Amino acid sequence: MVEKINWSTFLVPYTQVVEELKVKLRGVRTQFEIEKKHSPIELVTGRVKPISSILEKVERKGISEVDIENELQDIAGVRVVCQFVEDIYTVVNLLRSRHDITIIDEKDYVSYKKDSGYRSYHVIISYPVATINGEKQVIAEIQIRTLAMNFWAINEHSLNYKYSGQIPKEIKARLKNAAEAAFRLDEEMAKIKDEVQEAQLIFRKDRRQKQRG
Ligand code: 0O2
Repeated sequence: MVEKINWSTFLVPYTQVVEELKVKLRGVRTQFEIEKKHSPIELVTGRVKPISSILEKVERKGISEVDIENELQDIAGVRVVCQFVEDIYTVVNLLRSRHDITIIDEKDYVSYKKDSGYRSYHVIISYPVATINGEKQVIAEIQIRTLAMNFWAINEHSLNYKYSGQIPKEIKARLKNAAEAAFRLDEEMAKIKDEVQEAQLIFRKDRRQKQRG
């Protein structure tokens, strides 16, 4: 069934969502900077899930072709990386207050980490895309996590790929330790958050003055 999909047509609105969300969320960061406030958003990335990964997940979850758009909620994925754990919740609240997106679901893997040690906050949204055939609501996943959580998740993802999801026991145990260490790092940084933010605002102000000459 799934072989019938014309992927280049199917993925167009997903690409559009990813590009629009990246622009909008980077715009949020710029606004905080212009107002000389700490930005809860450090960086924003995005990707459309590769066709091979879509097919693998569809197969693994037994999703039929007609259900892909509703059941596979991370074909369009945007990642927001924050400096501090508290920033994650600020970003979630910012998303909740927006009228251009509709939140469908939230998964708090920050407070409730996954067995692997994975921490991140996932917000599943519906987003209107203007297509040549009219408006289309597209589902997308926004992952929000700290720099430390991101570092861990990227490394774990690579290892999962290398071992086709069967990471050896010793490495798995080390990854769990690393996840705890990353979380402790976030906790320690939270304790000196105000100092760090103040230092960064001073640094940015000095840099602007130097740029002006
Ligand atoms: P990719 O390459 O990022 O697209 P699942 O059944 O766990 O596959 P589900 O139920 O659709 O996925 O949603 P969930 O659990 O919220 O996970 C969706 C995405 O979150 C994953 O997409 C990963 O990006 C990330 N994620 C979830 N769990 C882990 C984890 O233990 N480690 C890492 N590194 N990332 C995780 P994909 O399709 O797995 O991968």
